[in-house]
Amino acid sequence: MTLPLDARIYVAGHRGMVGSAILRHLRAKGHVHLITRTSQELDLRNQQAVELFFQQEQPEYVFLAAARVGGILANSTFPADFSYDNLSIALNVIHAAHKQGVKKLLNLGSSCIYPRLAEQPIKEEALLTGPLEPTNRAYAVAKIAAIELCDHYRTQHGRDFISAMPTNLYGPEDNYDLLGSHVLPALIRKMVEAREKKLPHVEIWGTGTPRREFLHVDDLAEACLFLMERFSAAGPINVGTGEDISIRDLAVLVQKVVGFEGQLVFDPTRPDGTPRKLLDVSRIQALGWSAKVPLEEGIQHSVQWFVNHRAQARV
Ligand code: GFB
Repeated sequence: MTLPLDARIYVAGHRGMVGSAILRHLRAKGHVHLITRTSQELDLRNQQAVELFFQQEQPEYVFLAAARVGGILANSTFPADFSYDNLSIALNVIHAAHKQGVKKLLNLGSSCIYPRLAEQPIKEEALLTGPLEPTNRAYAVAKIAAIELCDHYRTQHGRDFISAMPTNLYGPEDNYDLLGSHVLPALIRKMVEAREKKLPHVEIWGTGTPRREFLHVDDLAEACLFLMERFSAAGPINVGTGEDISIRDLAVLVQKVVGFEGQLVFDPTRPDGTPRKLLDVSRIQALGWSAKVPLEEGIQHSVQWFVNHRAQARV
């Protein structure tokens, strides 16, 4: 099916990296009835406020991209916040969507829902087959609960609520705060600033041996609309590039793009996290979607975005 261009579409989390990319993509496609609220206007952790909002706005389609997100340090430092915020956001939005009779909801999760040592590349069936990665267990359990909730509303009430599981993401509106961010924006910021200050080295957390897959957020936004229009089934569906890279090689790539000529110093006292998180993307590819933005090109755009938006970026 194709989403009508005048369909009432609510993008929850529209100021974040994922939500803003989905909003850009929907606008570019010509959608004219896009509903948004900032977290100051609507606290999605407040069930009453969420239900009142759904009654007033009556969205027909919902992209649930609102979440408390962060990198390995933020996740392992604030597990109660990651747990409470993400559970309550998912509970309130998914339940209100059911009560209001929303036609379709797409719930955004993350590749960290899968077991720490899942067979690689990770198939959707690996969910709940083994222990989680401790550093992001709080976030992962909240995201697994959201998938389960969508599936229970499908089973018990016939709701068409689907769950997309993206791999590690990067792109415009990313978080460049070095304590809360993910690895790629952190490396970009560290290397740009080291180049400008002519610093002798840049510190990379961990051993550099973990491997990660990186999907540009514009690719994810396109995949979300694609899935909203063509995927209706229980369980997670992976969204990724199907290729991964070691943190060491990623750092060398960022160093090349930024033009930083100093040393890369690895700090093994910092956590490595999951050894590898490569998604099996054969299911979404079989539906006809695949990622397009090459990693080096995406990094070049992100370096430029960071330099151009440093004043107002989340640093
Ligand atoms: O991106 P990241 O913070 O999260 O870390 P995860 C990925 C790898 O990069 C880890 C290393 O091995 C880090 O030790 N790394 C090296 C760095 N230098 C840095 C640095 O300066 N900053 C950061 N942040 N990492 C996240 C989950 O896990 O994956 C989230 O915590 C989410 O909840 C996300 O699921 C997709 O990839 O390990």
